[in-house]
Amino acid sequence: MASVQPAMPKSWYLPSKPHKFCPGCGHGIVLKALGEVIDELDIQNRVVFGCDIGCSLLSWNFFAVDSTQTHHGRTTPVMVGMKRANPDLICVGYMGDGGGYSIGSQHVLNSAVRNEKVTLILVNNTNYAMTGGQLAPTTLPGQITETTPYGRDVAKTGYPTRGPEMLAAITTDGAYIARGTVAKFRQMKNFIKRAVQNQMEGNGFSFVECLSTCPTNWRTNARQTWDFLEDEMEAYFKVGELKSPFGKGEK
Ligand SMILES: Cc1ncc(C[n+]2csc(CCOP(=O)(O)OP(=O)(O)O)c2C)c(N)n1
Ligand code: SF4
Repeated sequence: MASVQPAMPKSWYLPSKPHKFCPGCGHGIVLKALGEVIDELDIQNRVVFGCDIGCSLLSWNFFAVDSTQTHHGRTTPVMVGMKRANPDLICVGYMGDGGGYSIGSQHVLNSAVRNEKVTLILVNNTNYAMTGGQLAPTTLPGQITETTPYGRDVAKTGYPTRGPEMLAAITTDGAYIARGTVAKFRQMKNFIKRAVQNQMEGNGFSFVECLSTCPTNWRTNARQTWDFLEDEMEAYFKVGELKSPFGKGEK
């Protein structure tokens, strides 16, 4: 019987497949979108992919492109340094919400303020996944995690970080800022494509937050996982483009 060969982007590094993410994890969906974008823009030889600490590090050998893996939260300055040293490179940083909004928030904010010409993709799965599911800046009010067993109490820990809204407020007109979701693959891929094209055109800082799933730490079955993503996360984190030099985009 002939075996079925899954369609994989040309820019994926095939010896590292099947990948190491848990079944039902959203990381692989985001990385598939990025792989297709690299293929469609024909930039495999110019891309440098940087991944953070956290489950994002499982992508360190995901692509057949130059790749680097950094300390927690430090992918942004590493990408900025590479871009400044060699502006012909297309530098794509990949990180979790803990890496981008907590330990590395100063790097994300300051590179946005300086309009650094890098592309950052941040995976929002509402928890610190790799370390076992602790509270993250994006944990929803009332959400149970390892460190909030009675649910997130916003009186004690504040409200979840809305990263794209924050970045849209502090960036100049050349920036591209959007929030996508793995539940809407075509739209999310379009956002990632524009975020890469924005860097290629030299306009400025580009950022896409991707709402994603973590059934392992959420302790959810397939139905519950999808419901949490589409109903609860999307209610708090609005999907769409917040800032775009390309004019009115998809909402
Ligand atoms: C400087 C430093 N502090 C803490 C850690 C421990 N640590 C490893 S992964 C992680 C959380 C990762 O969460 P997130 O960035 O949201 O990524 P995810 O695993 O959810 O994809 C932490 C705190 C570390 N590796 N380095
Ligand atoms: S722990 Fe969560 S984020 Fe990490 S690989 Fe598993 S499902 Fe994905």
